[in-house]
This record gives sequence, structure tokens and C-alpha cells, in this order.
Amino acid sequence: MTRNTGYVWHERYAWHDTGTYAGIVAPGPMVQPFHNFESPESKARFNSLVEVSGLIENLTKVPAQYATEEDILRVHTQRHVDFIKEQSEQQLGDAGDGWSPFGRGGFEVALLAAGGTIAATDAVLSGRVDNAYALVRPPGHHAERDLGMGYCIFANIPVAIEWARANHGVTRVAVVDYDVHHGNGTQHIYESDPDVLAISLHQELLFPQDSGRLDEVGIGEGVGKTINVPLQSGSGNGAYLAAFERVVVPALRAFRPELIMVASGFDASAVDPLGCMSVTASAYRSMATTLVEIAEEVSGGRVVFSHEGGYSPVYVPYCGLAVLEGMSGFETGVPDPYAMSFENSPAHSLKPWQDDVISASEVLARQLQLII
Ligand code: 3YP
Ligand code: ZN
Repeated sequence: MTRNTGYVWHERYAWHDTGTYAGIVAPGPMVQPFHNFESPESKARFNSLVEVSGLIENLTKVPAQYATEEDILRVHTQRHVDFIKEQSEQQLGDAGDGWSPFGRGGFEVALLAAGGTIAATDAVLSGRVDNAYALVRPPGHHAERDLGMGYCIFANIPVAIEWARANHGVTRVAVVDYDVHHGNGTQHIYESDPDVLAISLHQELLFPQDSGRLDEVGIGEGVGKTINVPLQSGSGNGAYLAAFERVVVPALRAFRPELIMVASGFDASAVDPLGCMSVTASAYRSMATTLVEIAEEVSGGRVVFSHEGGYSPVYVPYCGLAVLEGMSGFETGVPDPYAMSFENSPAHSLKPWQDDVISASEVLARQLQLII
């Protein structure tokens, strides 16, 4: 079965400049300059593979658009918007936390990233496509209402959700975040909102520090609508697929959202410089297929992926292609060239201690009467 999958990419995403860095830190007298891990490479090469593999012929190109200031202000404070504008005039500004450098004109690219996610959401909600992938940059899941963080300037997914609520009469939305880092921005923006279920799978206590614990379950009316699955470093396909089967799918089934948004980061991959997980393209494909199928069951198939992290220039393209193949049902026949190195690792079997974390998160969700 094939589906009509929308796809957003804009060359300007590759022009977002994160400066001369040494991975995540600034170069210094004894720190040789390099580039920032958050560089155009992994994303531009993902797009190249989508084109060269021929998959693009089976996708529907959705033009990116710029979010308006009004769109951004449904989520962020005027103070944050003004700060980003001001930083965007500098040679190398920062979104607020000191980890999020961006060059002149970064404000406009950030509007295009949020707007690209809006465009994908609009294409899905208006029925022009069945589901959609927005390959945007800069990412969004760390951005708080009043602060940019962890490479993120604006909260792309929340901006698209609030746009959908204002323009399509959508109310209940679920966010599934499989980026290796905790989706703190999404969590905090929606922690008191009972109509947004935010689920984040991440490497425990990686980034932000001391964030994304199991006991962060939401606040007030939002209690039970925040789910964190803080997996131990070293988790592979077995742990991710078990977390999907036992936590993500039952929670989505119980919540019955009208729309599912996916924070799609590939930094839990087996070769990522920022994560210590071991996920491979085949598991990313399964996660995408599962999300599309559960969307078909609960939200009329409406699911929108917005790109987040993932810093291996050579592997992200294959993980991303697998997700797009899973979403669309089209197979390019392009093999994962790294499968021989990564697929047979003992890291993929579900370990008892990984099972414990998943069980704890499952039990908690059940206690909160989310999973019936
Ligand atoms: C930003 C600075 C140090 C770690 C980092 C994480 C960014 C990311 O991929 N978030 O999803
Ligand atoms: Zn990440």
C-alpha cells in the first residue's frame, strides 16, 4: 500500500550558519577549530539521497513558507522574538543558552523552519497529502517560550500545532519525539495542557542536563499528558521498538489525537557524535511505519514529521530515507550500506535494565489512566 507523502525542503535551510566551532564547544588556544556538529551536512545529504534515490518522484513537494511573527507569538514571548532579531544582526549570535550559535539572517531561516512545519501540517490537514515530512533546520524541540536552547531558535512543532488550532479547528494533538535528547521545550510549552500529549524517548540525562525524568508527568490539568521514557545509553533497536509497542502505541490509542506530530531526530543512531545509542535505519523505518499505522487508526492518518537532530553526515540520509519509505510505502531498493556493520550488534537485544525503564514508564502511564 502506498500513500501520498508530502515533503518539505528549502535550500535556505542549508544556509543556516552555526559558525566555526569544535563540535559543541567554541574553539580556543588548545581547541582546534572545526565546524559545529549542527552543520548543513546531515540534512543536505539526506535531501540529496531523497533526490538521487528517485524517492522524490513518489513524494509530493510541499513548498516551505515563512512563519509570520503572529505565528511565532502564539508560542513565544515578544521578548524572545526581539532578542532573536537582534542576535540575527550579529556576525554570530546565539539563541539564548550559549549552545545555539547562528549567523546573520538566522532569524529568517528560523521563521522558514517553523513555517516549513506549518506548510507540512497544512498540506496534511487540508487533505492535499496523507502525511508529511518537513526536513527543516534549525531544529525546535528544545526551544522554550522565552529562550532558545540546544541549537533550537523557535519551537517548530508547537508553532505548527498552534497554527493548526487557530486555522483548522484542531484541538487534540500528540507529539512523539524520538530524538536522542529530551524534548524539554515541547514538554514545558504543553505541560499544563490536557489536550496535548507529549511523549519523549531519549537517552537519560543527556541534554538538557537534569531533564526528562520519568516523574515529569505534567502539571495541573495536564497531569498524565507528559510521558518520558529515559532510556539508558547503549539502547538499541530492541529497546526503541519495545518502548514503541508498550508505551507510545497504547498511549496514542488511549489519547486518540486528531493529529500526530513527530520530532524526528536521528541522533539515537549507532554512529552519532552526540548520542550513545545504537538505533539503525531498520528501526527508524519500523518506528515510522508504526506511527503511520497508529495515525490511520486514531487520527485519520494525519501525522507530520518535523526534523530535529542527527549529526552523522553519512548515516542520517539512510535513516531518513527509511522513514520516508515507511511513511509513503514506496521502496527505492537502496540498501542501508551500513547494515553489515550495525544491524547484527548485540546492542539490539532488549536488556533487562532497559526493560525496567520501559515497564516503569508503562506503569506510570497506566496509573495516570492514560493507557487503558
Ligand atoms: C546542543 C548542545 C549540546 C547538545 C546539544 C543537543 C542538540 C540536539 O540534537 N538536540 O536534539
Ligand atoms: Zn537531539
